[in-house]
Amino acid sequence: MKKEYKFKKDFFWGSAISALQTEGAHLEMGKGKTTWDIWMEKDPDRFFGGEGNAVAVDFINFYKDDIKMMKEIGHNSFRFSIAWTRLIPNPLTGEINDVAVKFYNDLIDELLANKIEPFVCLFHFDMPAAMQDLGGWESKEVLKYFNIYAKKCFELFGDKVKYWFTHNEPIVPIEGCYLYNFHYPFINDFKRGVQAAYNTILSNAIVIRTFKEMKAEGTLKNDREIGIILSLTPSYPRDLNNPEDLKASKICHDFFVRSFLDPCVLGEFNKDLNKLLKDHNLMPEYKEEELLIIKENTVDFLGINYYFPRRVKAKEIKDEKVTGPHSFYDDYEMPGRKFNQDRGWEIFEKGVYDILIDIKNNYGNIKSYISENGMGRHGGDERDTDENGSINDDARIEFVKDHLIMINNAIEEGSNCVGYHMWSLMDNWSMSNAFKNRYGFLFVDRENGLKRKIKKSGYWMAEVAKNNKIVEVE
Ligand code: BGP
Repeated sequence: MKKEYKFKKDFFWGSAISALQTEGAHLEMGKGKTTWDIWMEKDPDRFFGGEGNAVAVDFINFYKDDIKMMKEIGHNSFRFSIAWTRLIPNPLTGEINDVAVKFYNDLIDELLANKIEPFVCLFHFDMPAAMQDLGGWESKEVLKYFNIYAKKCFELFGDKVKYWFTHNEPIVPIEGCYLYNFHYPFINDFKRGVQAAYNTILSNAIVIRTFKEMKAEGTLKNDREIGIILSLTPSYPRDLNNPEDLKASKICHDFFVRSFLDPCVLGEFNKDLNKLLKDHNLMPEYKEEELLIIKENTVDFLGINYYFPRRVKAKEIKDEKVTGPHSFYDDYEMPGRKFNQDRGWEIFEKGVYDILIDIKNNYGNIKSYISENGMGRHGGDERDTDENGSINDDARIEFVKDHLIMINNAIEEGSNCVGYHMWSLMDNWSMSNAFKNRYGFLFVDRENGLKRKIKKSGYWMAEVAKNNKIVEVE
């Protein structure tokens, strides 16, 4: 039996990368330091294999070849991020790095010449060191500099770039820096994390206000759109009939999904989460006028990163002190779950359907696209290489196909999801795992001058994109 899942003619097919993970030349060509450079100097062993991102996958030199391959695998769109400290090496002085302007202009031109729509993100985890010295997202001062940087990007590239994103997964630096100790500078303080999260949400609204003002005064074309990329990890209770599990799961969902989604899309903070924060004396400092900015400047377009669900059960041993979201729930390991051992993440394709239906029902069915989804395989692609050198990454194909079918189901039920970008175009450097896991449609041969090679998943994606459909043979 053959089953077909069709997508709309103008569906966005593509992939995503970030500057920090791919560009290389990390302190060359005038680039200023980020917190990652500081961390690597202090503690290189913290990175898998002691490998930093000095060269990453040298996208800065390979981008033309990479774009050729994007074309070959059917991309009509592609997300990258601008590195704040490449464009403005020292945000305190605001001086623009002309080399960076040229690079990003060339990159955008090359994409457009190949009919690949650029999606540009302003912030993908790469905090300038000078901004961290001011307090990073905890400091409202940093918001001013972020707005200056964003405005500069709109002025420089807004003529050519239609789709903009303020942040990629803004909850991750909060988790990393303030809750779970996996991003420098390891502040580990829940209350300060809440403040940083609030400020990040405010920064999104301030930049959107600037974007709108520029459109109103005619310095930015009217059809330009701006959004945010959120990692939405839905929570599922261990036992649907256990009220304590349900309660724990709802709190977890409020923390990891509603926290950013509500203010960025609806313009208001989630009431239950607010109450919980108030009850535990965790509310951030805020002003009424800031709440108004958040209310009036919501996103046009939502990027959804989805990798895994959260399985939750009621807390078994109560924490004496509230130290983070985990003071309200325990993680639950579901027996029989599908699991990607290499990355340590559960695979649950229905999660993406659930998110899209949630967005449809509770967030005005705002226009969205899947901005990241993918499968990290540890050395996986060498494992998949056959005697002719072809990389048969069937596990990745299955992963993407299963998620696309769920996305298709949601669209059939009315979801306004307009595209799918896989993480990632090519294997790259990861903040958590350096080069441990491979994610790409393109294999990057690190033993052989970083040469790229299209994997089977890339050829498979080319067919899907060309025909706008998935064909499943049962
Ligand atoms: C997302 C990030 C990406 C990317 C991806 C894979 O959270 O936006 O930058 O790294 O996850 O995760 P990891 O690199 O941790 O395996």
